[in-house]
Amino acid sequence: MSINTRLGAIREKVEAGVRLSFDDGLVLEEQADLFTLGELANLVRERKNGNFTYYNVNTHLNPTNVCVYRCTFCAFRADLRSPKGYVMSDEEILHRAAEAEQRGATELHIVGGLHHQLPYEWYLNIIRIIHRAHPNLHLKAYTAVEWDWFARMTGRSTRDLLAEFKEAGLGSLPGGGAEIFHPEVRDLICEHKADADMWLRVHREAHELGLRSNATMLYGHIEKPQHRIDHLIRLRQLQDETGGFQTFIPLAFHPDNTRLSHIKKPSGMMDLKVMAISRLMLDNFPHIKAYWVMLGINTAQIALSYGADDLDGTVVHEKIYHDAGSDSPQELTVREIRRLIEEAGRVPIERDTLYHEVIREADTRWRTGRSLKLVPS
Ligand code: V47
Repeated sequence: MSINTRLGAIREKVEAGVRLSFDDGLVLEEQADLFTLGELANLVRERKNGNFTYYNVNTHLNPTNVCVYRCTFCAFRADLRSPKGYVMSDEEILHRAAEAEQRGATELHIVGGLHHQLPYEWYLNIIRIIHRAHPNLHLKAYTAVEWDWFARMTGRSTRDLLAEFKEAGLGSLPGGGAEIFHPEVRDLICEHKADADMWLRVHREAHELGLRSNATMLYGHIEKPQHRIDHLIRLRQLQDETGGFQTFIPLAFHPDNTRLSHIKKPSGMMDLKVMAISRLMLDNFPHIKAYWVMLGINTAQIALSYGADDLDGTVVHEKIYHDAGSDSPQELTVREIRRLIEEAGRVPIERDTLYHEVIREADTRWRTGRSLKLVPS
């Protein structure tokens, strides 16, 4: 079959809302031009989210960078006795949360290293003290890799731990730690940490407990197109089961200061291609995020025409990407985010973590508005 015929068949499927297969995904990866990918992804994006582009007001908190694992792609981690290692005190953590609330943040994104010596109660206490002091801040905390680590440390089940943390104020799970699920790649870049089945199991359990979560994929290192499509299909299968994922975030590899520093950063072409293919394959994910810290502001803005409908947030304190050479700013103001969205011809909507519209008073006070299920998906 000629490439035009194959792409024509995929176009028909996308227009009719028919699910794309693994082989369709490979055709898109290996043979489709960027214009076609963008056109098709934009069709799905507008079908699901109209002309809206979402953002939130948030802050990142990385309580420690000390980590037992040595993932080859990570520039953030530190050894236990490294001068670069740090552990934040309760006071510092509470100060960061207070600063976030004062700036009008609706969300704290909390992830970090798996410290050799700190007990799981230290991680639980972080949720407890922030939630007590700032009950309106949504705590999106700890990746599946961290949940797996807590289970290994305590001998308890991840479900039990998730339930305990939820009781303490956990609001949802971020999408990190997914990297590339396929063992041909995962065993080479992060062999010791939670494998694909464990990552998916933690998210399934979280969804069953009523917690929503996100998903990510780290691309542009040693993986091949088939590994990316396999990754997306595994996520799509879990979403069919639970419906608990909100957003998918493709994460471009940043090589500086990592053990893979010989690999070149993915190009703008690749960033847009992965964004578009993600939108096309993940037909059951409501949102695709162009994380501006990772993509850079210019590519993130263009990605709004390649399938993305969300830019993440104001961010403020980001370490994982900046340690790995990201030259994007530490923070975007709400005014800057809205301008980026409007310039792209889209309508900016501030959302909270669970995609309710946020309605602002004149100052930073806010209240939750309607649920942002604006366009049937
Ligand atoms: O799991 C680490 C990735 C992830 C590098 O859920 C790297 O809303 C590129 O998951 N180059 C953490 N990537 C970040 C993350 C995230 C970010 C924004 C929003 C959400 C969300 C989640 O960052 C890690 C890993 O996959 N990562 N090092 C690097 N050198």
